[in-house]
Amino acid sequence: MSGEREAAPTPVTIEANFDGLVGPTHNYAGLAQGNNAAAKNAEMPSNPAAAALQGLAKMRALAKLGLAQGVLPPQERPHLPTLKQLGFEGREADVLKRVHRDAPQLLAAMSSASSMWTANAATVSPGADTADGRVHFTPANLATHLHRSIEPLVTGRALATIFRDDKHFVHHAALPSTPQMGDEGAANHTRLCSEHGAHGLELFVYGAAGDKDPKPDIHPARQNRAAGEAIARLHRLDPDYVHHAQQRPASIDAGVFHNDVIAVGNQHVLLHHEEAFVDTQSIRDWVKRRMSGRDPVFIEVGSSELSVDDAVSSYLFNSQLLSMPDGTMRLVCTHECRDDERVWATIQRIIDDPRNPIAGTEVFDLRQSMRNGGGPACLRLRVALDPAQRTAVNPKVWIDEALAARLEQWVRKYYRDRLILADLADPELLDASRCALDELTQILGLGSLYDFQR
Ligand code: SUG
Repeated sequence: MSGEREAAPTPVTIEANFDGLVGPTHNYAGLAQGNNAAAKNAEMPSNPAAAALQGLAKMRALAKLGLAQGVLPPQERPHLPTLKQLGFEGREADVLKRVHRDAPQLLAAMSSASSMWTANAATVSPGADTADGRVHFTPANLATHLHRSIEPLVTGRALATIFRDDKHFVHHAALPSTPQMGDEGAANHTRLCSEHGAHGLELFVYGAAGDKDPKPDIHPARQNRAAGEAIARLHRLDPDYVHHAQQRPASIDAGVFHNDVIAVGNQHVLLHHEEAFVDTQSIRDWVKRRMSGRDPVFIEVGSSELSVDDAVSSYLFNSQLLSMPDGTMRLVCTHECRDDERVWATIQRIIDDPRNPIAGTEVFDLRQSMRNGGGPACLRLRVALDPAQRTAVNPKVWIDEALAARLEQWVRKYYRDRLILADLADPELLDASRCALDELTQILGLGSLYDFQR
């Protein structure tokens, strides 16, 4: 033995993933336009307990691999304050009965557990990219869908509670809620960098811009270019490190309602389908020009290898691409990818290719979320944090074995294992959900987050 002491590891900026905990009203209401899975599974019975446990299993497993994994809380649903705003007054049980009878679609919209897809919670710019060195958050307005447009208020509160210290974190208000400013958050925002702590390149992908630009014919373009431009200004990003790129309108019409259904980036790697963008070359030119310290790696999957339809049904590009503590990258994908021979062959080809750092997969059963069009990457919000910022995060939201077990127990106590749309009018579901959320605020140290607690 030489008697040498092991060098202390250098504190580095890491990228943490904050997954949305699935709420107790998780159901299939067919509310999301242009989302093939949600349309196909509308009115199918759901299993909220299984949905929440599947999400927790992913969080637990990634934490076990040595990754920083946090959890974000669900929201109160059905949302009585919005029903009241829409003219449904009276005793809560009567309101639920009347809205179910007179406007069942409204009850469904007010009951969606859609805040689970935290890739749509906000756009986040790490301190390495912003002029003031702080991490900036802008909650997404989710303006194109009623059931999602009611998320930003509580999302903003939750983020401000968890990332509380204004020495490190800045919280902006959501953008004005209109499709001309349509913003669906990190799902349409990709950060590329040599290391997580290096000055990053922020790619904002939009579906629609001015009147002259091409638009999808069938489905809404949920993200507007003006929203990305506003966020880049608010987050005080260097314009040279920002690029706005348009999604292919035909791909939106084929079911690519967010860019994270057809592309994923991590550090210096951008994995995407050939039909993701209108102008792929200009993205590459910008990345090559601006990235320093490493050569960027572009992995393009051609249409002849995998069609857009295959990409949408398997959600291959909605895999999480994660940097592992050993320096390699891993693709976190779904059973749907593994069960599709062609998709699995594509994944193996990527892993076998020595020109990229992707060395393996982690495969998860996320069927409950997938049936509503939410894959692994939809369920997480990425936040790059330096060591000081990391210690400023509310410590109770970091997933470890103990918290995962505690949350699993909590799910088993409160969640149903079968839900159909008629159940959303049941006052006992509302009661149980509120009790569950009340206890959750204690577990995660969130204070009075919800309207019913005020
Ligand atoms: O907005 N589904 C969500 C899925 C969001 C997926 N997120 C990302 N790609 N990042 C949506 O389309 C379905 C709800 C229902 O129909 O019951 C829904 O809202």
